[in-house]
Parts: sequence; structure tokens; C-alpha cells
Amino acid sequence: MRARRKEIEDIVSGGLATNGLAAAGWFRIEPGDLPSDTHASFAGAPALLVGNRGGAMWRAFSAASGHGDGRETPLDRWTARVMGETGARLHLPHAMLFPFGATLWPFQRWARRAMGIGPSPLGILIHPQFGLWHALRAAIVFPGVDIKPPRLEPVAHPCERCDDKPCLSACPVGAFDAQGFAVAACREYLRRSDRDPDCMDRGCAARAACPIGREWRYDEDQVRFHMESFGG
Ligand code: B12
Ligand code: SF4
Ligand code: SF4
Repeated sequence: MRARRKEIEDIVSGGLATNGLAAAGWFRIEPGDLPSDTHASFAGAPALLVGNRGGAMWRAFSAASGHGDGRETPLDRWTARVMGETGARLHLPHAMLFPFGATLWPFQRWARRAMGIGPSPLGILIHPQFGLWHALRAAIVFPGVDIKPPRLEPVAHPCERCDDKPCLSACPVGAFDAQGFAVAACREYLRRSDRDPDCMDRGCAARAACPIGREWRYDEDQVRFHMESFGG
């Protein structure tokens, strides 16, 4: 089956704009991306990545009824709902994949392929415009549909020109070094009663130290929500 990339992008972007989500780029699923042969039909299929940048998604999500209903993973449930509504408008065979849930899909690998961006020393992918203030929310896979992902233009990697790397010295427990991210040290600090009101209340100090895309920084409610889901 043939389909036009632009038409799909318009339907997806139209459906998602009011929810603060956006089409982030096309990529092709490679056989090595599949965690098991259960999804073999996805190998070679084109896919559209969906993400959020800055605080727009948070404002839409906070206003939605699912937030604060006391049940677990409200953002994941909201994302699945709005993506399901968008998918219903596509009238094309597709599968909706998420960066949460039982299957561990390699979303960062896909973002590198779809957007051309690279990792920061913190593990989070850095975008030349949005800095560290963007994330990945879904991938719409089109098995059996003939769509050619566009060729990527080269994308600047801000960390290559950042000599001081303030992100690496801002963490109060030195959780980031050449070995990667010491998750246990970070979580232990977040649970300490004598910690500064930083990190949990204002968001990861290492992430906040990055000068790129500061105007896209999440507001306090949003960072607190993410930090509580991560370390609370
Ligand atoms: C497991 C996981 C974690 C684990 C371990 C991370 C790790 N060492 O891999 C923990 C719980 C520590 C974690 C933490 C965070 N995570 Co996380 N995490 C994931 C998850 C669910 C799977 C990653 C994975 O294992 N993939 C499997 C392999 C096969 O896929 P991959 O793409 O090839 O894997 C890459 C990552 O593992 C990455 N990586 C390696 N080391 C680290 C370290 C960190 C901190 C991160 C974020 C990534 C990372 O490199 C791999 C090669 O590209 C992804 C969602 C997803 N499904 O991809 C989110 C994801 C990577 N996390 C994300 C984020 C934002 C965070 C937090 C910043 C959350 C927050 N608090 O806001 C924190 C960082 C801690 C902090 N102090 O703030 C984002 C990153 C977005 C981006 N711009 O790149 C993702 C993509 C989720 C999303 N919805 O967008 N995370
Ligand atoms: S502070 Fe510099 S090295 Fe660290 S993430 Fe930002 S641009 Fe990259
Ligand atoms: S949340 Fe705080 S303790 Fe954890 S890595 Fe970030 S700066 Fe370090």
C-alpha cells in the first residue's frame, strides 16, 4: 500500500497540536530494534516518531481529566488515549508503540535515526533548539505501507562545542561521570531528609545547568511530576 508522508504528518500534527505533542521525524524499524520475533512484521517498516518539547504537553495534560485521578501512570494513560484518537483518523494499517509498558522499545536509538540528534553526557538526547527539555512519547509504525523516510540534514551537537560542561559538575552527589549515570546514588540522595530542596522540587540540577534551550525548560510542576515518578 502506498501513502503520502505529508498527508500522514498533517493528520498526526493536526490531531496532536492541541495536546502539546508533535511529529518529530521519520525512521525505519531495523531488525535489530525488535526485542523479540513477536513483532517480526515490523522489520523494515516506516515509522513516525512523536515527542514533546517544552511545557505545552504538560499544560494540555494537566487540564485533562486523567491527571490527579489518584491512579498510577496518569501521563502514560493520557498519552495512550490521545495517540489512539490520532491513530483512528489515519485510516491506514498501523501499530502504536510507546516508551513505557511491557515492551522495551529503543526509543532513543529511534530518535537519533529520526532526528539526527545525539546523547548528552547525562544520557538524555540533546536537541540544538530544545536542549534537554524534550522527550519521546510514541512511534506510529506502518507495516506493509510504502513510505520512504526522508534523508536527514546534518544536525549540530551542542555538547561538542561546550567546553565547560557544567552539567557534569552540578550534581550534589556526583552521579554523572565517564562511567555513566549512578542511578542508585541519585535515588538515595532524592530520598534523604537532609537534602536541599533542589532536585526533587526544582528538577535535576545537572539537567538545569545546561545552557542550551533554557527557554524550553519545564515549569516547576512538571519537573516535580517527573522527578516524583523517577525517584519519589
Ligand atoms: C530504563 C530507562 C531509564 C532508567 C535507566 C536509563 C539507562 N541507563 O538506560 C532510569 C530509571 C535511570 C531512567 C532515568 C531517567 N530517564 Co529514562 N528511560 C528509560 C527507558 C524506559 C528505557 C531505556 C532503555 O533501556 N532502552 C533500551 C535500549 C535497547 O534502547 P536504546 O534507545 O538503544 O537505549 C539507549 C538508552 O538506554 C541510553 N542511555 C544510556 N544511559 C542512559 C542514562 C540515562 C539517564 C538516560 C535517560 C538514557 C541512557 O543509551 C542507549 C543507547 O542510545 C527509556 C524509554 C525507552 N523505551 O527508550 C526512558 C528515557 C531514555 N528516559 C528519559 C528521561 C527523560 C529520563 C529522566 C531524565 C527522567 C526525569 N526524571 O525527567 C531520568 C534521568 C534521571 C535524572 N536524574 O533526572 C527519556 C529521554 C528523552 C531524551 N531526550 O533523550 C526516555 C527516552 C523516555 C521518554 N519518554 O522520552 N531512565
Ligand atoms: S552542559 Fe554542555 S555538555 Fe552538558 S548537556 Fe549541556 S551542552 Fe551538553
Ligand atoms: S536529580 Fe539531583 S541527585 Fe539526581 S542526578 Fe540530578 S542532580 Fe544528581
